[in-house]
Amino acid sequence: MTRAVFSLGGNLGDRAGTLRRAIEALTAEGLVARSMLYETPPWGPVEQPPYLNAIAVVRGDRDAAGWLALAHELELAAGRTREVRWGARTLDVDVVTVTEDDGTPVLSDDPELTLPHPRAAERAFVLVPWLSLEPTATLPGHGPVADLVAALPADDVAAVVRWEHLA
Ligand code: A4P
Ligand code: MG
Repeated sequence: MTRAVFSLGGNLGDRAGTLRRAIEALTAEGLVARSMLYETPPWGPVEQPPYLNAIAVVRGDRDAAGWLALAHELELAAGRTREVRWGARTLDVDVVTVTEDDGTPVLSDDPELTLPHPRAAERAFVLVPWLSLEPTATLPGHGPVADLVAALPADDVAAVVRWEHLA
């Protein structure tokens, strides 16, 4: 068994419905925990609408390549088309980390699947929801998520706003 941390985001169409359907699909795969939905300013060079983002933690029989295949299945099910890199999309699912049951992180520098995700350490839209879900989480090679959030510009952290109301 391995444990995977997924970052989910979308900024086109019914953003919350799309994210909730993807999280529902992850339930069948062994969902351990999910964060609230957060509204976040678009990151990157492309001008586009705000995103909703969330973190989901899953444990199951897949290996790292299997979790990436699942991420692509979820994107396809959400009608994602790949046009512009970093551009607007109905759903983007990134694999942030994969960990063996004994706690060993899976590391990879393969461009098809880089682990941990190469840009996670600098992204408030990944780190802020992850920290609230798992306060003791660490990003392999980078350290505690709490320290990474503390090192981000305060404006970036403040711009990640919890969107979902408490039940
Ligand atoms: N790939 C390599 N490693 C991984 C990994 N750990 N997880 C490869 C997922 N994919 C990985 O991804 C491009 C290639 O990365 C794939 O072939 C995959 O095998 P893609 O999803 O086809 O294209 P993309 O998403 O446009 O590019 P990329 O580099 O994944 O972009 P990001 O980094 O995912 O950025 N702003 C906010 N606020 N919230 C967002 O969620 N997302 C993006 C997308 C931009 N700005 C955003 C958000
Ligand atoms: Mg992506």
